[in-house]
Amino acid sequence: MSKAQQTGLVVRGHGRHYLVEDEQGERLHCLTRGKKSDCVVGDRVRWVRSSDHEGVIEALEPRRNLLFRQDEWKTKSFAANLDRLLILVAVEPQFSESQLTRALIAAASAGIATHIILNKTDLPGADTARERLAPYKAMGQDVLELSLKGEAEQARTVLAPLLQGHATLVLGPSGTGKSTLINLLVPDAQAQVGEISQALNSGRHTTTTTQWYWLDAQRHSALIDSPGFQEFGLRQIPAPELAGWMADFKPFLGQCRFHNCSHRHEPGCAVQQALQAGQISPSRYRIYDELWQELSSPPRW
Ligand SMILES: Nc1nc2c(ncn2[C@@H]2O[C@H](COP(=O)(O)OP(=O)(O)O)[C@@H](O)[C@H]2O)c(=O)[nH]1
Ligand SMILES: [Mg+2]
Ligand SMILES: [Zn+2]
Repeated sequence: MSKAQQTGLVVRGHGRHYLVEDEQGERLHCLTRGKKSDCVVGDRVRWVRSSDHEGVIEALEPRRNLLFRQDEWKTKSFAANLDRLLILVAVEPQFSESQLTRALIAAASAGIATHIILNKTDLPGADTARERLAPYKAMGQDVLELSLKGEAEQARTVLAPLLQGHATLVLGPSGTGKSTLINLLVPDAQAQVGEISQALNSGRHTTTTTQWYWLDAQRHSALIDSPGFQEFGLRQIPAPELAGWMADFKPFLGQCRFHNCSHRHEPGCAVQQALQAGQISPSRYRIYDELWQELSSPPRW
């Protein structure tokens, strides 16, 4: 039994309990020292073996990035060291544009590339969903249309190059097709989950924890499935910086009469002019306005 420090990848976490994968791909139950539990899935850690079946995490390697949400009181991490975020929405159930925008802003501010996937385009409401996504396409956001169930092979062909060599987090409201996506792309998804549940000695299922899946035997490409959430707070972003993370607002920044313009009621505002001219969509502007109020209000006591 080696006491030497090794590096590993956090593939699942629950409280102070983590599942760490070593360089050879073997997964081992690890604890953090003391009460600390600030590792998240995707983290690289240094650990030592404490028994045949267990290890202790001793240090956290510096992160490239961290995707998280922050409400008034809590910070909730999704995962670390991500290359891409896939935001899955569907024709049905109808998606919230506010949640979509929040996810895009959080990812942009964390330096993570984003792709929106509109799933279930086989359903009748597809045109309406397309229209709601038009402002996103217009601002240069990548938007893919898929029918994960109906046209599985085509979906696989479209997604494979996007995921190749990257760690990609999948986010989206429940019922949009996340499990369908995972099962389509991760041939041994059930096995990867089973192995993990056993190792963490918990009967809990994937939907309650963040889960790392390898897409290939070489362990180059990964999909990370995360549980759903109710609120997506963006308190980590100061209100004056908000517009800078919105691709459709960005071209107009720096052109307002006042350098500290909030773009909400000041005269000579270039963003307001862009809104009047149809260069920024009313729905995006409304979401900006709501977010601005939320981020600039002090916490409620
Ligand atoms: N019509 C249609 N239904 C789909 C498609 N993809 C997934 N579904 C269905 O949508 C439901 C929710 O899918 P699921 O993968 O469980 O969503 P999750 O909650 O995000 O994990 C299931 O009944 C799927 O069969 C699609 O492309 N078209
Ligand atoms: Mg699911
Ligand atoms: Zn302005």
